[in-house]
Amino acid sequence: MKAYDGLYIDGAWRPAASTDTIEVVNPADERVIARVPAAGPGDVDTAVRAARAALPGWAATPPAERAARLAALRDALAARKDEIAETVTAELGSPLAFSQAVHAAVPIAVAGSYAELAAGHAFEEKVGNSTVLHEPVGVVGAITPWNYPLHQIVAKAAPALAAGCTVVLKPAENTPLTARLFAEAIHEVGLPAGVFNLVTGLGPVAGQALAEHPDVDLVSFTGSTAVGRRIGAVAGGAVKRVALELGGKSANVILPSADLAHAVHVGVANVMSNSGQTCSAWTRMLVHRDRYDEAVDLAAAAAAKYADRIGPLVSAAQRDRVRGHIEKGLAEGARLVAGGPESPRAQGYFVSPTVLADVTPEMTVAQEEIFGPVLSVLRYEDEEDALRIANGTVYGLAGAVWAGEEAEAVAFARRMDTGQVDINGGRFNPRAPFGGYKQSGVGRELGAHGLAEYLQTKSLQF
Ligand code: TXE
Repeated sequence: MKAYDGLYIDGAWRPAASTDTIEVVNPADERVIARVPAAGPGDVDTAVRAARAALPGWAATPPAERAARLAALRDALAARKDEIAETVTAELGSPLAFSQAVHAAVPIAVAGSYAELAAGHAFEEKVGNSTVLHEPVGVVGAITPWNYPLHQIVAKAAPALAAGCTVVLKPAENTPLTARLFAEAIHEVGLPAGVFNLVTGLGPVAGQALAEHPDVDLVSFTGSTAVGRRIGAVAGGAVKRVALELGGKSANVILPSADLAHAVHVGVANVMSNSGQTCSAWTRMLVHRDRYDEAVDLAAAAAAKYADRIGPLVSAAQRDRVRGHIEKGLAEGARLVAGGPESPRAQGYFVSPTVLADVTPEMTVAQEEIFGPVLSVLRYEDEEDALRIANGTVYGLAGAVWAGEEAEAVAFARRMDTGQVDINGGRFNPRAPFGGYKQSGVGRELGAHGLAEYLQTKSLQF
């Protein structure tokens, strides 16, 4: 067990003023692997002051130089890719191959994309007789979740730093070790002291103090809708900028002309990925009634193959929440065709890959985010019915459409109330905007749209 006593503030690891600590648990074997400081409001204040003091210098640094630092950061992360993967596996429990291919590789790609984007971005533009300046918003309070520990950090820190903002990060309490690695990479790159600061701590203590701090100009939060709502209220009250990436209940719409076996196969893989702990997961599979039984059989068989392949959930609380959802689904009339609420292993926070059939749109499992390896398969009558079901939740984060012809899928996707749709499978694009319609959030991450979140405009009239 490793015990760390430092927070990364003003360019150095400094002992926390708070004596509280957080135990980091490996969810695969339930062992305590490390202890980190749980920052108090005083520590958060110290970090915010450092970020405020560093702001004028970093904001005035030429964008090309900021971009060069981001390129160096990408390289520093790439040099640590094995350590990143091992650390994520230790604190999140994901299989090492997945940690390497996704948890390490994706944020390195995102950091690289921001290095390129910042280098070519027009921070000034001419509009008629005006010059519009795109200036940094200021001090950013970033609050991140544990499901993609490094990606969530990089998706906020990289555009904020590219924009010329300074950052105080409060990562999830379950996954602070990956955040420490990120701070080490930042330190190695030699960013000016105070430009990036890390305070590990509890959400209701350190997270709340950061969101409420009067000297934080923008709060960027990813997490549950319940906490997002509170942060939105705090930011609204203080009239400060806010970006919220919240939950999802995305629909995977398989139109009758689609290759059903392929669509079901990829759809199940999508839901089981990261043990279902993905806000954009396609957790509702929508299938035409004529092919419904076939799809359910295919989904059950596909899910069973993941039984020995998926990792645990992040915590006992998360496992229990997911089991509760499965039980509620069965109580409301869903039919279990794979997995179930019973624990598949004696140790670790595992949940079996689960498929629920005969799910109807109003059931709780079809409305609420489960955040576990649970797929609901719903039946639709015709395309209008499919659209009504797809759009019939409070969320609108992502989704998928499958059809024989791309144009048919695109025509359907245009009518979906959601922020991102994969057409016939799709491919991750680190430059495509990601974010929610409806209660899935406010603002966008990734690419130029993600950068814009951290900029404010000033116009000079001539
Ligand atoms: O989230 P929390 P939890 C959803 C998912 C999951 C559920 C609960 O459905 O089952 O949320 O997960 C910090 N002020 N998502 O409990 O609590 C917290 O410390 C300020 C979707 O882990 O929202 C952490 O850093 N901050 C999701 C972050 O908020 C506070 C990813 C997220 O934790 C706070 C994760 C407070 N009062 C969960 N309370 C996604 N959109 O990807 C907590 N935090």
